[in-house]
Parts: sequence; structure tokens; C-alpha cells
Amino acid sequence: MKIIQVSVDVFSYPTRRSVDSAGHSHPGAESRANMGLLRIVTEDGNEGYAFGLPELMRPHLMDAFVRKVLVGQNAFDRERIWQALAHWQRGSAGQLTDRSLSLVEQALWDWAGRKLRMPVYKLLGGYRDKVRAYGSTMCGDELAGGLATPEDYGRFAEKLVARGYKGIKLHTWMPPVSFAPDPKMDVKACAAVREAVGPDIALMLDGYHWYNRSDALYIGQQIQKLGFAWFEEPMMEESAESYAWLAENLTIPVLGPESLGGKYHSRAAWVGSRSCDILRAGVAGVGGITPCMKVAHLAESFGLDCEVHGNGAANLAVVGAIRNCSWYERGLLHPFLEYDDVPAYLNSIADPMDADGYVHLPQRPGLGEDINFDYIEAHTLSRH
Ligand code: LLH
Ligand code: MG
Repeated sequence: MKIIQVSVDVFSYPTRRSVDSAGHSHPGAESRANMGLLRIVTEDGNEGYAFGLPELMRPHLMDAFVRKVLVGQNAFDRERIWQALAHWQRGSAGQLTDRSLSLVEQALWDWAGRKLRMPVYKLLGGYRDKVRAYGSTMCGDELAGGLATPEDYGRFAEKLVARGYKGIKLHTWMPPVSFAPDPKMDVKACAAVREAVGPDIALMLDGYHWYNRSDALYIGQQIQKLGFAWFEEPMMEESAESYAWLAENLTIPVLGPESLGGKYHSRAAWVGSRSCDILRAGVAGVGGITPCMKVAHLAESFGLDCEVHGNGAANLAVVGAIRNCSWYERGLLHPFLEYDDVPAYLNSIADPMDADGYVHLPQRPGLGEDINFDYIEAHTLSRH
């Protein structure tokens, strides 16, 4: 089924999220943000879609790489298309990133699901129709009543448990927060949450990502006493040796790598160097759904779990299609924001959660996004 057109609609939508200098999101005043909708059209008129930052699908990338590789190809040939794009990355002077590859590949999966009238997780090989979600908090802040103190985290955790979550992951304080990083504060927040929710809720910590080995060891030792389920990204992931050292010195599972580049190759290297106890990959970070599946299967073949990074329809599809993952990461959450609110460009959210803390895999054909095309049409800023 020949691809005849690849296009991008850039539109605006209202948001109450702002992003700090380290790229972490926090609540903010209502403003308008821009979003891109990538659209792949085949000769039969079937379409596939992916949402992403407009910068990841800017005109130069579409003209110089994406259209060159896609147009005229069979839309079912995802692997060949993906390998060709990955090949172009080397000569792109760093412009064609794994995140751009990921969006193209997501749109191809969405296209296939819509064409075959099947949810993508079933096409991948369905493993489950619902999954437990952990509530993943935003990073700490200095907002009164927000996530400014250990007690704030404790109070928020009680609310999350009342909502149904059976697991909670704290993102603690990082610069530009004035007092961050502070290992003792991180441990206090973890202790306050454990105190608030009791022993039966799974807890995880994802703190400052640039601690040195001694701070990471100290935090790990304290949260293993608090019965935490895993310790995530406390040091630079470029140093696999530091993670191997940490994993060797802690009994709490060390999880990673999340933000490290290198697709499935770097994950294989981490398994080889015993740098983690639980592997990690997200659809955006490793270049798409298929490479994410490759990481999960790599982990499975070594008897490891692979916890999928990030929310959204594509990550949820992967979680629905693998056995060796315990959770779906739902968030990021904050006391000032309502995660269940539907973004203006959708008709409903892709990851509704029931009162027992289970997210049900969407049964719509494709990735499961319930797209509000009228809203997008009415708020389109540019098209290329
Ligand atoms: O603030 C953020 O955006 C998070 O730290 C982000 O990196 C998050 O996706 C994460 O680490 N999840 O596990
Ligand atoms: Mg993380």
C-alpha cells in the first residue's frame, strides 16, 4: 500500500504546563502551546497519525529525510523504512533525531492499525487488556501547596491512593529549584510518602540525575530501608560503570537507562555490564515502538523486566504487548493539575484509569488516540 503523502499540521492548544531550564514540566499560568500532527496518507486514502513537538517535524526534516524515504514505499514495511531513516541519521548533522524517527514510526503503526481495524497493541501481539498504573509526580518545586516540602508529597500521595493508584513514583527536587539537589530532602520526601500511604503501595524514586556515586549510594540505602520498588536515574547515564557499581552495592533494584541515547544498542551494553536490575526504554527515546519492543524482548531474554518510560498511547501499546513490565507510567501529576482532563485536541484521553488503578488499553483501531480533528482544523497555524 503505497505512501503518497506525508504532511504536518502545526496547531495551538491551551495548556497549564510550563517547562523549566532542565526540561522538566511544572504547573504554570494558562498559555497556548504548539503541537504538530504528523499525517501519513496512502493511495487507498487510509491515514495514520502521530502527535509531537513541531520542532521534531520541521520542514527541513520532512523535505530532506522523511518524504525522501517514505513516499512511494509500502506503508506496511515499517522495519525497512525505519532502517532507512536510521541510516540517514548519520549524515544529518544531528538533526534527524531518534525522537523524529519515533514519530514517523508511530504514525506508520497507527496507519496499520486503522487500515486493519485493530488496536496497535493487538497487532504487536496482545499480552493484556489492562495494566496497573503508577502515578508519576512532577519534579519538586517551590510553590505553596504544590510539591515544595516532604509533607506536600505525603499529602499528594494520599490523594493519589484515594484516586486508585497502587504505585507512586516521586520525581524530587532538581535545579533550578533553589535548594536542589539535596539528598537528605529526597529521603525525607520518600519517608513522608511511605508514612502517608503505608506498606502496601509500591513506591519508586526518580531524583536528580547528576548525583555523584556517594550521594546516590546514600539515597539508595535509605529508600531500600523504606521498601521502595526501584531507584531510577540518580546519576549521569553516560557512565554505565557508575551504575554497575551502584547496582552492585544496593539491594533495591536500579532501573535504567531512560534518557541515554543509543537505542537498543546502549540497552544491550547495560545488560552486558550489569548496570541495571530492571531495563528501561520509552517509545520516544529509543526511536519508536518497534525499537522499544526490541529492548523489552532483549530484557526478557536475559530474565529482566523492562519498565516502559513515559505515558501516552504509543507507550501504552508497548506495555499491552509485553509480559515483562509491571506498570504503566501515568503522569506527570501535580496537586494543581488534573491529569484526567481531556486536552483540547482530543475527544477523550487514551489512558483512562479505573478506581482500582488499572488503565484499560484503548480498543480503537490504531494507536487509540481519539483525535478532535475539528479542533485541530480550527486552530491550525501552519501546514507543510
Ligand atoms: O519532569 C519530567 O519531565 C520528568 O523528569 C521526565 O523526564 C519523566 O518523563 C521521567 O523521568 N519519567 O520517568
Ligand atoms: Mg524517569
